[in-house]
Amino acid sequence: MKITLPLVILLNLIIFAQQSPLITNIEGRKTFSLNGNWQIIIDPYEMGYYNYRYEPNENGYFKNQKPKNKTELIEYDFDKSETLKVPGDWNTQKEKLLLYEGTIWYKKDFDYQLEKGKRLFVYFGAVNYKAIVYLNGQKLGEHEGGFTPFNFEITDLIKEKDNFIVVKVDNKRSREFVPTVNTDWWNYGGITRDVNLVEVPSTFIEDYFIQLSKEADNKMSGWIQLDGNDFKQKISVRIPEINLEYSFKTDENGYLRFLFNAVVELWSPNYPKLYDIIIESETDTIKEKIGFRKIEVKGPNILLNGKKIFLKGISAHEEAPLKGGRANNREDAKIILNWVKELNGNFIRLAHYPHNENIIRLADEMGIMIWSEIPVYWTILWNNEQTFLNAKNQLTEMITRDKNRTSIVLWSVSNETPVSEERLSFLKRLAEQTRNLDDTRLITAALENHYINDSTIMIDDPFGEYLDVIGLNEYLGWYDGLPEKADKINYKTNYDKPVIVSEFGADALQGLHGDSLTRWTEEYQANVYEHQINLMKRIPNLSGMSPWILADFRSPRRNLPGIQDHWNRKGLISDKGIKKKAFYILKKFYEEAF
Ligand code: GCB
Repeated sequence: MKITLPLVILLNLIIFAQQSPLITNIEGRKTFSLNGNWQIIIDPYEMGYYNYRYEPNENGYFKNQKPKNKTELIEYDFDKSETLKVPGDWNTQKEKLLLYEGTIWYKKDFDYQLEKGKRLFVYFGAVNYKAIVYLNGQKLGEHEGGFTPFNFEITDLIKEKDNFIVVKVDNKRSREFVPTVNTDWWNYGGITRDVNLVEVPSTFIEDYFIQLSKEADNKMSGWIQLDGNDFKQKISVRIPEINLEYSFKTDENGYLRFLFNAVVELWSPNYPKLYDIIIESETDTIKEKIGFRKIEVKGPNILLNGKKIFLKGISAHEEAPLKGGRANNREDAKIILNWVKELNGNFIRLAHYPHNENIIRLADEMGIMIWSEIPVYWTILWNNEQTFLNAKNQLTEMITRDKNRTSIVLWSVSNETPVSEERLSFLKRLAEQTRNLDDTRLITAALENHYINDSTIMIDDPFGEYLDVIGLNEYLGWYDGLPEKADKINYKTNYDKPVIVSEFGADALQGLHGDSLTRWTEEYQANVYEHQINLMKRIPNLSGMSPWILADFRSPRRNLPGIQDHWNRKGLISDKGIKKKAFYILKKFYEEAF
């Protein structure tokens, strides 16, 4: 059949929504790792997907074909191709891929014995940016967005022997994507997080939410959702350490809401207490470690467990310290969070997209509060509904994955987006979705601000009205004047809400020294930090800060030879892990100030 144009367009339509339920508690499940070496084909012209008329080819590379006889023409061979490690970005694994933006096909063979009556899903922690997944030559589905998990059910397709999974990964940037073409970070492509097969009972606990109740003290509330066909089940929730056990029944849709009494010790940075939580249905059991705390705002203050708290933080990209590339494991997370502790911090802003789950689970254990955000960054296409649905889907996947993680106290929906009517309506809808999914966390965004006279900057971005906490990025001393300019500026806001200075900073090449007004030196950066710290004391409603940034990170925007060489140098720590002078200034401030 000749494929007509509308069908081509249809095939290319991006499907954001999950086609099967997102399995959220991977750690407590029976899993089989598909990590390791995958065969790859670098395919900049998408030969494996389109024919020469640019129509989808039904015999694309996903068929993993071999010539059946000596005459057959097959122009690829996965098994003779090179390999890449999963999880991992491709850019830092092969020099020729450092700046590659396009399609790479990944293939892995595996055997799997699925227990009778069980269901099987293939789960991807993240693929940047667009993934099309095939099993044994059949398409499972697509996913768009490079920083959130997705899965497909493969119960009916899996064989005991000789399965092959193929993923078309495409990290080409595009104006309507989230993020859009213009960012200040590396566009690391590939299967950047773990891939697992996840085995579950035929009816399983698909998802649940458990938090301290907002309505009453010493109560917990939440919900549980089953997936399968045996929806009416008896469910128990247990916290063995405090001898707590309650039983409930799910309704005909496999859903239940609960509210019960529970007296627990509260989680905080000084006492990151976690409890084993066991949720058991008639067919499934899951076990997770969860802490309990309350995060609220009262006028200009942030309250943790009812007490005013100052968030002493730092921003970070998801880059592996020392070795570079995307961070993807617990060891990377440990280095990053130990640096936060060394700074005397209690807070990290995970910029500018959802980071991998390791760092969030470790922050739960170490008592570090988290700001988590989606890549609605700078100049998204505000009036494009597909762009909105994409952003909303990424937000939903972030919250779905992390809503039971104690350390997350702030959901951020955008960064430095220019004020306009269209942008306001876009962001309002994201804030609404955030509250619908989780009304126990605070909502924030890094907002716009502007001068109202030579010495006063106003924070009155209209989106502030819809937020709990105002995020403020400012670069006095770097993009705006010299370091001492910070002494002459006052900030004002018309919001009676907490303000977090979510960015300030300056570039310094570690080891480059000079006087405190010579750009790119450690002394200049230290100078900026000193003046900024004085400014912090004058920021209205200041409740926290996360200067920009913990460590130098790769960015193709940064072209100055000998200094930047494609690195943003605003790190307090170099890409080799060496601390710059400013690190110690911030550390001292956090030690003494609060
Ligand atoms: C910003 C952005 C951040 C950049 C930073 C910079 O305002 O939010 O993504 O990396 O400035 O270094 O210019």
